[in-house]
Amino acid sequence: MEPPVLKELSDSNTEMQAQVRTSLHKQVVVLGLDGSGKTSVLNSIAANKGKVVTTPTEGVNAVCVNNGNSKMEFLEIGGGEHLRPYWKMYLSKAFAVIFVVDSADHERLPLAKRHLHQLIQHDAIVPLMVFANKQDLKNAYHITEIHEALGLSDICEHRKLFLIGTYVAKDESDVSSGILDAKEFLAQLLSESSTKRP
Ligand SMILES: Nc1nc2c(ncn2[C@@H]2O[C@H](COP(=O)(O)OP(=O)(O)O)[C@@H](O)[C@H]2O)c(=O)[nH]1
Ligand SMILES: [Mg+2]
Repeated sequence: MEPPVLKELSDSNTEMQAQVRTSLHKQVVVLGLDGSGKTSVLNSIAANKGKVVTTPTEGVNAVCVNNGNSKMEFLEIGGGEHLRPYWKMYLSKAFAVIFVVDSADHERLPLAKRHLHQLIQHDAIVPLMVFANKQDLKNAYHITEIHEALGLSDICEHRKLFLIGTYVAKDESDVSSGILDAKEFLAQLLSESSTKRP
């Protein structure tokens, strides 16, 4: 299956092209292995509330968030094995990447690490936000252990890298402070990137 790809405009209207390009650069690409919590985190960011029922994402899931006076688009690319090769295609369009890991899935952390390291080779500068998700689970690794397990010190040399502990609560009224912090960082990155990546 081919995932939908954003088409470049062939239209000669350059003003329109510029507008489209600006809006593309407001995209945050959300990646991570299947089951890590991408859809749940996205829903929590969008709705400012906790658990919303999710089903596995086949293909792409787009969510638009109005954050005060800035508008961001989040694009989740399914994390199943057959979709992972397509992740890198979306990088150049994004002003930031969120990589979600299940902090309690110790067995698949080396796989998450491998994909993350492969992925970021394709863009040397895009800011990276790693969500150490499912911090509510008893056996979840602490963010210092996630930092180590994902080898983050090897990939932060030339880029902005944030590691944030998150969880999507069962109680809808409870939003993890990590999610709120992430929204603030993203708004800040967006305002910086709109001056740097025209
Ligand atoms: N305990 C707990 N479960 C979570 C959390 N985030 C997601 N889940 C659950 O993990 C499963 C996969 O979540 P989903 O958002 O579909 O993952 P995705 O495949 O990465 O989009 C679902 O059953 C979610 O309810 C979390 O922070 N804590
Ligand atoms: Mg999903």
